[in-house]
Amino acid sequence: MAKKNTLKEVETVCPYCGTGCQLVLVVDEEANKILECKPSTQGVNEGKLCLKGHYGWDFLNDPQILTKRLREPMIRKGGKGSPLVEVSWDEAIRFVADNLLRIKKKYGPDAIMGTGSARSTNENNYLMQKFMRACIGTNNIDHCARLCHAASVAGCSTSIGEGAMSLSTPEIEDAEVLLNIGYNSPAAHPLVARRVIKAKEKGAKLICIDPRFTETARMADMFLQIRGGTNLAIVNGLANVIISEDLIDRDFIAEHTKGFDEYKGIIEKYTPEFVSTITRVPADTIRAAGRLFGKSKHSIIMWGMGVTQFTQGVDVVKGICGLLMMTGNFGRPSTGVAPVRGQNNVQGACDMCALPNAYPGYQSVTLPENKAKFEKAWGATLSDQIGLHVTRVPERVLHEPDPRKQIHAYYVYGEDPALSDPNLEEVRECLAKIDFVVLQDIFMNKTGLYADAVLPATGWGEHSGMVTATDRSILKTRKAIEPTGNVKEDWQILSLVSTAMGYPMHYHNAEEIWHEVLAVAPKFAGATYEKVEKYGSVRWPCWTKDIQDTGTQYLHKDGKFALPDGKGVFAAAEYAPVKEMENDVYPIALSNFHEVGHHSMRSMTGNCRTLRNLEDEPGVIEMSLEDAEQSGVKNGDIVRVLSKRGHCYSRCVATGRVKHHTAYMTHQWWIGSVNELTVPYLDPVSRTPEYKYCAIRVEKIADQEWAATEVAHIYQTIRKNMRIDVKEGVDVKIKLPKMHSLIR
Ligand SMILES: Nc1nc2c(c(=O)[nH]1)N[C@H]1C(S)=C(S)[C@@H](COP(=O)(O)OP(=O)(O)OC[C@H]3O[C@@H](n4cnc5c(=O)[nH]c(N)nc54)[C@H](O)[C@@H]3O)O[C@H]1N2
Ligand SMILES: Nc1nc2c(c(=O)[nH]1)N[C@H]1C(S)=C(S)[C@@H](COP(=O)(O)OP(=O)(O)OC[C@H]3O[C@@H](n4cnc5c(=O)[nH]c(N)nc54)[C@H](O)[C@@H]3O)O[C@H]1N2
Ligand code: SF4
Ligand SMILES: [Mo]
Repeated sequence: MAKKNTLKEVETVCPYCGTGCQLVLVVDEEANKILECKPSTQGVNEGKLCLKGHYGWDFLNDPQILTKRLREPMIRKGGKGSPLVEVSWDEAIRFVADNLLRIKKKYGPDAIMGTGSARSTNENNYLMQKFMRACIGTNNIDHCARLCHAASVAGCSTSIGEGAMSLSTPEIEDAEVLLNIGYNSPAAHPLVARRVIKAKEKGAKLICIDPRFTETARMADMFLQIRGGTNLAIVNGLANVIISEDLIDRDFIAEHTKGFDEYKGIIEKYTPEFVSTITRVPADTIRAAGRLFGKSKHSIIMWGMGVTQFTQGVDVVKGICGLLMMTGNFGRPSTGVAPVRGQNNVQGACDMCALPNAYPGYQSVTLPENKAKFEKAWGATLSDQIGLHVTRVPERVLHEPDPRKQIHAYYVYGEDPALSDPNLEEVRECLAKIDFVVLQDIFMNKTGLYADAVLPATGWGEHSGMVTATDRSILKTRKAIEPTGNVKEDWQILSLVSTAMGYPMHYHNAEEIWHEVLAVAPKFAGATYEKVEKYGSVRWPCWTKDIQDTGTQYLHKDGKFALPDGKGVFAAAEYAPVKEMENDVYPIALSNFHEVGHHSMRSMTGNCRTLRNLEDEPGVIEMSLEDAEQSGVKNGDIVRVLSKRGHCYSRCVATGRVKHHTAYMTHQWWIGSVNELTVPYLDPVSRTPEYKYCAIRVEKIADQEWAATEVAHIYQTIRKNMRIDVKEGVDVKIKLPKMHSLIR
């Protein structure tokens, strides 16, 4: 009975995807353990959770299945190549500060690059960008949004003035037409998918554009199975149908937009017949989809990585905005753009502007009045030069001849570029060459292998703070248990480093930092703790502190776009093929998608016992039945996958879901690591890599027993290098890839 008294319930927000589901943790205070997780009755998830929400807290118990929690600060005391050794916080902070000061003195502030973290809170991201800007003196701050929805932010900002989702998630269920392109909500955002299903139940029509037969395709009314890499052609084709069949909203175009005539000129040649030759979708299907979309007054376009992870990502996003503007589908409920953001706080990390071009609240660093305002607020001299994108770090380390333009220090906070960036061979070369690398994380990860200093932080569940869901809802995550180990909150670590470098930061708690955010970023000014506590969330923009003001449900009300003259901008571009096409040596086009059973680079889900059992190394490669047969590989075989840049192992799933000469992998494995294969080519504007298309070949491995041992051996070697206890024999058995992968 006594035990019962120590139980408490903590309302918080799921740490995985950007849907922002609210949940309740049942905690045994005395044991300092989470016992279970229940969906909260309030919030966007309406009392439901997906598997990650339900079981994704086990990493806090540090079961060391994949990797291990960082519990002590560590540095390479004996210089590069020497082992990481545990030291006191004082020594670690001094080591980091001295090295950063040394590099800054020798090469200038722009020789240092830092990241924000889409897995961390708004307050921590705010502080990281402030540290880089005010203490280091550079705008070299960026984060994984660059690998993700940066094209959506860039494209939407140009066309409609705001880079975020224009509608709120619940509005999805009242749409008349949902156009889904390069996005698969059932895997990526299950509780967004639930709204799509509800919309269908209410009579909405769903159009799905994807080269692979996805769960979304399965429930769609129309499935346009395009050839990979042809998004711009299909988007231009739909526009062509809507214009040529006179389904446009003339009044909306005249009153609220500009550039339509020029746009129309470019679109003219993208007839369904012409587009069909590029996309391989029958012309009549394109026509039917264009008509269906063009006739609806409640259309929403939802998209994801199948749009943004291409060198034409930004142009496609502008094209998407064009489709909605020409049909008048903005500024009313259940209309508009839905670039559904991936990580739990990637929206917030962008809002706090852990980005190279703006101060918090998207205030450009190149406008002198913004610079003056932040110099005053922060008591520092700031740079007016746009900083570096994370995806350009290898270029500035390996290929930049001028030492003053090279990157000499990399402060990696809550990311794992040694697994998530494209063309990993080059990334490893780059990380090994950089003078000084810091990893501030909760787990040892692959980037940690290159870190000169490792700073251990508290994780979700061990601290409180604000996060922002994909639909601009600002929510509060709450501390449930006391952290174990010699760890500190991210803002504390950053404050200590900054103070040691001569730019003092003396905050007492995260709340103080949030007050500073509200004071400098007018868009969020009304998102006070009081209101977030009272209403559960506040949706930005929220300009006033008035307790009745809960923010903005949908943007661009009455067709007034967030641009200086209030007018949306039409911009069309010509379709261009992807950068690396299939050829005789590498005859298969490889794309990839996010694994349903895991999240991101798996440091958290890979360390949750229930989730880990859903899927394991070395991941799978979905091959067409024809390709599998031609390569002589059977379902379940371990195969070698090769591109011009590298190779990895994976397990074959032969399936009718994918077309001949195409293959798909999920990207988050250490062994089945897609990024050994991917190309480093970037969109010229968003600088997002063309992750979703490269040329590969698949090789059969005759001796499957050898292959299984080899996979287990590679896995153990990585863990040994990370200094995780590996029990020979036992580990091999545990780590052998599971056949669950094949249930698809
Ligand atoms: N379970 C789970 N959920 C997650 C994540 C996770 O790792 N695991 N990660 C989160 C993050 S960070 C993000 S960004 C989101 C990502 O979720 P999504 O935005 O859905 O991205 P992906 O799964 O990478 O790919 C989406 C679709 O793009 C398609 N595609 C590939 N090539 C093309 C093409 O040429 N054209 C078109 N139209 N489509 C193409 C793929 O077949 C796939 O169906 O998920 C979030 N949610
Ligand atoms: N081939 C291919 N590659 C891809 C993609 C793809 O579709 N295909 N998708 C891309 C996309 S969309 C994304 S978003 C990126 C994601 O790439 P990353 O951002 O590199 O991946 P994460 O695993 O989310 O990294 C988060 C890190 O933060 C740590 N962490 C978690 N919570 C905290 C905290 O509170 N404090 C601190 N300090 N650390 C914390 C975790 O342990 C983890 O190491 O990958 C990209 N890479
Ligand atoms: S849908 Fe996303 S936010 Fe909701 S429970 Fe699942 S992973 Fe968490
Ligand atoms: Mo993402």
